[in-house]
Amino acid sequence: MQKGVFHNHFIGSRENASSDIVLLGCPLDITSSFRSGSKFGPESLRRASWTLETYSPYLDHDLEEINFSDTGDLELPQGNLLESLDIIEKASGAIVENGRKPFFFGGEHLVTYPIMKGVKRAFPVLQLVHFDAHCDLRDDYEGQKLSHATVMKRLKELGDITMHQIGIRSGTRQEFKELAPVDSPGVLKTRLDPEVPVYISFDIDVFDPSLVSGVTTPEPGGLMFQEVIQYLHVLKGAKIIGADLVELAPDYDTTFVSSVCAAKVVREIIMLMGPGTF
Ligand SMILES: [Mn+2]
Repeated sequence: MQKGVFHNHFIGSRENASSDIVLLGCPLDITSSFRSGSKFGPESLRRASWTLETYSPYLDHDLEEINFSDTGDLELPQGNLLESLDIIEKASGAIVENGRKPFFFGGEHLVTYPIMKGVKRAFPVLQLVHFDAHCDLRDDYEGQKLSHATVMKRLKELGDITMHQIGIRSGTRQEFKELAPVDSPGVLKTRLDPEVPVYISFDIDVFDPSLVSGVTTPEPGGLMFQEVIQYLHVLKGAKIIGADLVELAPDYDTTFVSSVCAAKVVREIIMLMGPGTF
């Protein structure tokens, strides 16, 4: 690769139509309640990946050993929510029906709903490992059934999804009643069923805002990087069939650290998804 040239794809990715893992940007940014900006997440995350090594000392694995491609961003009709969700579901379904694993970069958290609808075409019974500051279990948000704040409720309604929710520290009393909280890596280990396929939805606001401020809804009291790594270690050997990283809004963090954290989490999850990794 040419020195000094910015490569607009994730570090270590290859152009390969038969890759095992497909990265896909999904810049949906319509239902944000506080502030928007997550549509700029995918581009910033890819740029930040070039500050990292392809080798992970946490997992003793190298991106160069994994066959994954980055197919750029989905073209979404901004402002047209239902058509956008339909495009995302079709893209996700097509990837899993080809026997490949999708890794979507949001965009707002609502994208997880159509992604998992698509994934369920090939994997009807799933476990969802959900990293987030927020429950996202409202039945509606200011009258809207389809919102970043209702996404986990909509997913529950799809059925056959066992939830493991990590880092949650914000929601209504009713939402907390419905939560499936995991408050330590040890608890995650006992709850995970090794036989059931796993989907990971990683809302970057699970991190403490002192580390990651580039999010649409910052919530104090979050996880630090090493804690997230401990949770990810528990997922070694799990049957991970898809993932997303959402809610990165890079313009709120002039230090760029939020994007680097996001890229580093993506690197680790790609390694966990890679075939025959552990
Ligand atoms: Mn959140």
